[in-house]
Amino acid sequence: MALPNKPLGELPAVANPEIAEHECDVLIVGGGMAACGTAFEIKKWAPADMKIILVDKASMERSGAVAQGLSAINTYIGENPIENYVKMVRNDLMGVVREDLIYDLGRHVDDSVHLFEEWGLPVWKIADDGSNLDGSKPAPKLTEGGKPVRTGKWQIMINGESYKCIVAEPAKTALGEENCMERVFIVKLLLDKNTPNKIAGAVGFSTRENKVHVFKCKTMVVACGGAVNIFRPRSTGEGKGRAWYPVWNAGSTYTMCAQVGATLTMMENRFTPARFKDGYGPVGAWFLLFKAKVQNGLGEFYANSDAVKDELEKFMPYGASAVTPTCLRNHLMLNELKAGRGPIYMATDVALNAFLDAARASGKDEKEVKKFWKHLESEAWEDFLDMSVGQAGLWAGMNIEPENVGSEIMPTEPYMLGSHSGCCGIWVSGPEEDWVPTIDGPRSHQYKWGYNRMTTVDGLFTAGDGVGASGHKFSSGSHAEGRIVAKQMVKYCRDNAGFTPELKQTAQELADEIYAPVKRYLEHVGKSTAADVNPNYCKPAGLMMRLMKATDEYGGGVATYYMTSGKLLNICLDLLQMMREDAELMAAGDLHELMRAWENYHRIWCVETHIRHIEFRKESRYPGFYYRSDYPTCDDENWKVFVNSTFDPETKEWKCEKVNCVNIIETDPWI
Ligand code: SFD
Ligand code: AMP
Repeated sequence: MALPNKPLGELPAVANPEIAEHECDVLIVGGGMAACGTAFEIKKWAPADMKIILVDKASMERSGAVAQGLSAINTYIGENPIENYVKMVRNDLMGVVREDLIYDLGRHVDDSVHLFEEWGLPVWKIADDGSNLDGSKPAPKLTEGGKPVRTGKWQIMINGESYKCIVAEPAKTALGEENCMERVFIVKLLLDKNTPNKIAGAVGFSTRENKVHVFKCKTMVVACGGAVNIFRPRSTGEGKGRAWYPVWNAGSTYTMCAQVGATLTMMENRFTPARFKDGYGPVGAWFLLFKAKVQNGLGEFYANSDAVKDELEKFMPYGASAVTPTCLRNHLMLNELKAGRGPIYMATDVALNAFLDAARASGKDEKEVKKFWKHLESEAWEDFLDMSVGQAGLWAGMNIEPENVGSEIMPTEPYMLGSHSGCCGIWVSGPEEDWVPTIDGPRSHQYKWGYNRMTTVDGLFTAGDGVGASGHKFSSGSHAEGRIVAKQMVKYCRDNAGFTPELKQTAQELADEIYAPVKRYLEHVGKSTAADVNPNYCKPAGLMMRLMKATDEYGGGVATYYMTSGKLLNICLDLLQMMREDAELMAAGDLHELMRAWENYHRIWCVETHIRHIEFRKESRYPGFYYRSDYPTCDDENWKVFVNSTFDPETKEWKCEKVNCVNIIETDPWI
């Protein structure tokens, strides 16, 4: 249960916090879509005496990426063959994906969507006469034959402002409120004292009271989402804090798992989404539902010209595809901007008026046309109100009437994630089934080692944004993947019934480490007149800006139109190394700042893996997301492989390696 915030300001931190120790069989770290999936599912498989605890840094009703709600579920397979889902993901992610994980996800995801509807999520339906019932009018459920309103082949529309509340409630009910700890930020995972490479616990602190929590567990899932604010955002100063993905997700998943030795995969991948400028409103519904097109500053619909086809083929070694991969759509946009033909508009005016013309041409009388128009206009606004309310605010504040003017869209700063249109993350085992390739070698080369979605560390699982090389899961797929993990963790617990986790450090040692920034603050705060400026420490806010400057300028951020090179990347790595040393001098005066300090540690680590991977991969696999000037093309001959990296917690050394990428689904046709 979440403790309320103090009525006035942040809670000052004390030097010696209280320590609480907890023992459980299963620890669920995170409370987002994937973690809610695990929490809901696990009780179905677990014996009654299995102790399960969930820990979320925020409040589950509104935590993670779905906090504001969503207006679409982007993965619903429905009538499509699962093979085609795998092909779509493979094509969009430029060929280097784990097809076993994607197929496995595809065969489970719809069940989660059916549950959401059962729990009260309104799913838009089509009436028998073909009209759109939205989510407001009675209609059969999906499981009763109701036909969803599809935007594209894979996406369905919902009235989803309360999506996260609807998903969190059954998760909490299943586990019991008393087993859900909210406002507790997990800082690091703990390996077992006696058995190498085996997870045994985690440690974190409350952001609402001066208390450190130490957990011992037999198995754990870490599903703390992706990484936001690792590159300088386009909006700084008063607009800072605006971002597309959830600002609270600080790369904890990747950092914490990597630090205990879990192999990472495809950390070079990033998602640089094209979004409505400044408000970060989503574009999918505009492209797919409203059939809007992108227009350059000269009024040209540049995306369909012959010149563009040639440009795209340069980067598609397997041949042109019917649907342009997301990164290449960005690439085309960037070409226009660099040539001075910006800005880029989503031609909302053209799209909406085309619907109006079609309605008139269909013989509707003017009253019906007006009604249709009102409906269409409200759908256009609702797309933002349901999931990116700030964009609706921006439209209102800027007097934008989408039917009269287009709105600027722009590639944003880069994000790291594994569930949306990106695929960085952790290397996990696929299902233990014959069709999944058997490969010799260490786990970091294999596709299966006994427990589906277990990382290369025994007992440590991940899901959602955590699982690498299998993007396009989105909200529904992340939930479904969490459910897959639930069953596997119960199996793991049963198979390891005799295991008693033991920690290497005492609870007091762990608490001292976590509260070190507080002790530093209290020791030095009186030595200067301003609490934020002190020769003995730096504050988390300043360190974060320093991080963003380094990645933006050297790591291929917006400052360089996402261009970087071996030379620049190595400068970035040097800066990050120095920053890691200076980060030891971070100081925190209150609990909020303590959280900011630990988020910074997580961000620095996780973006360092990103930079290392980009440096290792000597090609430009994702033009439009990032470019290497020294290797400007997509080189399938040498680089149609995974890049996996492992940090050794004992020696503190990093190892990057190429790992075979096996196609399971036919490649001819490619999509
Ligand atoms: O428009 C710690 N997503 C969309 N999915 C869809 O299905 N349809 C859409 O319409 C989507 N779009 C969209 C989406 C996301 C966002 C932000 C926008 C628009 C604006 C993607 C999904 O939301 C996403 O795929 C899933 O939510 C991923 O699930 P998961 O479980 O991997 O991550 P999470 O839900 O963000 O949850 C993370 C949790 O971890 C907690 N946490 N807890 C303890 N200790 C720590 N150190 C922690 N760090 C983080 C968080 O509090 C949270 O509970 S559209 O763009 O396409
Ligand atoms: P977005 O709003 O960009 O997050 O997209 C939502 C969904 O629509 C995702 O499944 C995207 O892959 C898909 N999508 C967005 N834009 C396009 C486009 N121009 N063509 C095809 N699919 C798209």
